[in-house]
Order: sequence, then structure tokens, then C-alpha cells
Amino acid sequence: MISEEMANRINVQINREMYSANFYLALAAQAETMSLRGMAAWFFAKHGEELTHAMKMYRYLIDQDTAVRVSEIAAPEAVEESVIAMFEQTLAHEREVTVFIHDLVDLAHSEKDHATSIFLQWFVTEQIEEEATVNDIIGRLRLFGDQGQSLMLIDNELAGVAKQIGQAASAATA
Ligand code: OFO
Repeated sequence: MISEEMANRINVQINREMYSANFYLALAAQAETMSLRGMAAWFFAKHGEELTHAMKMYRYLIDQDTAVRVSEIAAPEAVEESVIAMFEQTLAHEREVTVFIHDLVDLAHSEKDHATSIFLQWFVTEQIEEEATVNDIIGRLRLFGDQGQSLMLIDNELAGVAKQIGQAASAATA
């Protein structure tokens, strides 16, 4: 059993993960309108990943005999309209999520809640990877350019990455 405070805070984080999913969906839709199919697929794959994050927390609360509260999800912030700005917006969003996850870890430590602390380690690692991936995309866009052939190459590359994310997700749920 976890504390009421922890249950509330994880419920809030479930809502944030659902928000993240919608945020990525909005980015996917924007990329579609720009005919960037690879980026659209990548953002869409991230949408799916965020839903799995919400479901991991959902399952954790159930396993801890704690009520899951399904609540209203805020509309995602307006999406930027240039490629680099979209990824910068993504990085800013992920950095914010990292802070929320670290706050949860701090709470677990302060409550000596070892189970939740261990559970959250996965999310701490995931955030490192997510920030690094987006940082890398921004770096490549800055280095090679966000137009013409370089954009096409990065778009193609992200199509491949999106496929891998999709395969990893189906392997994890199989
Ligand atoms: Fe849920 O991992 Fe990022 O936001």
C-alpha cells in the first residue's frame, strides 16, 4: 500500500502522461500537414509510448490496491510550425516531465517508500533517453539543415526509428 499523497501524485502523473500522448499526437498531425511522413510516424510512435507510460502507472496503482482516478486531460499547447521549433518544443516538454518524475522520486524517498522508488527508476532512465534522443535530432537538424535533402534524409531516418519503436512496443505488450 502506498500513501494517499503518493497515490494522488501518481494519479496526476497518469494524467500528465495522457497529456503527453495528446501533445505528440498534435505534433504528428502537424508533421502530416507538412508532408513529413517520417516525422509524423515518429511523433505518432511517441504518442503510443506515452500511453504505455500512463498504463504502467495505472497498473502500479492497481497492484498497490490503490484507486486510479481518470480525469479530464487538458488540450495540448499549440504546436510550433517549423521543424526545429517542433523538436525544441518537444525537448522543453520532456524536460518538464523529467522534473515531475524527479519530484515523485523525491517524495518516494522522503516517505521511505522503497517500492515506488524502484518503480520510478524506469521512468528516470526513460526520461534520460527521451531527452537525449530529441537533443540528438535537434543537433542533426541544426548541423545538416532543416530543409531540402537533409530534411528528407532525417525524415526518412525517423520513419525507420518509428518502426523500431512500434516493434519494441508490440514486443513489450506481447
Ligand atoms: Fe512519459 O515519457 Fe516522456 O513524456
